[in-house]
Amino acid sequence: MILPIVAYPDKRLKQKSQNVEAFDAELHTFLDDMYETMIASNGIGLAAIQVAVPKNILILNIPDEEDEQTKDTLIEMINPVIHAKEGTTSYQEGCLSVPGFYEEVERFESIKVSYNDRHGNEHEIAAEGLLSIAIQHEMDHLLGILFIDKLSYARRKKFEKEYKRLQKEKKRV
Ligand code: Y12
Ligand code: CO
Repeated sequence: MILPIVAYPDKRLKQKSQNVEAFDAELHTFLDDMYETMIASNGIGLAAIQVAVPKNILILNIPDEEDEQTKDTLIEMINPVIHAKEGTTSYQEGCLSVPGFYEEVERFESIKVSYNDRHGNEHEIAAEGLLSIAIQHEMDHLLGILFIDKLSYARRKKFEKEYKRLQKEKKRV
């Protein structure tokens, strides 16, 4: 089932998410719905709070070298924790909850993350490149932080003006 995506400036995106306790059939259905929602919206990452569920859940499906996005490379992270971070990098980020807007954001270059899979099994991975950036972007959602919250005062002002104009245009069509 495709779920409605919560868009900025909806206050629900500011909520802090809570850890998942039950790795049950309800969680599995929800993860499947998140995947369907993300793919239907042309996304590569989605956090549960973006579909109004304040749980520490995120999914990622980074396209491969041929720019193919297949379910083989889907990563589901439940209760993720960053254990190590190193270096800095920046990337032009976008977010399904902030449609139509992309901005350069600075992140850690490489990270180590532990998380549970849908069955509650524990994993730890080292991530760099786009995967590292996407994990950090999605984990910020779990804390109620959007990539636009990381912009300078001047860039944020410019964003608010452009976003309002885009919203008005959308209403007209
Ligand atoms: C690097 C930076 C950020 C992430 C987080 C995941 N972000 C996305 O998946 C964003 C997807 C996105 C898709 C949109 O829709 C289309 O392109 C059709 C979109 O909408 C518009 O631009 C109108 C906005 C964002 C991962 C890695
Ligand atoms: Co996002």
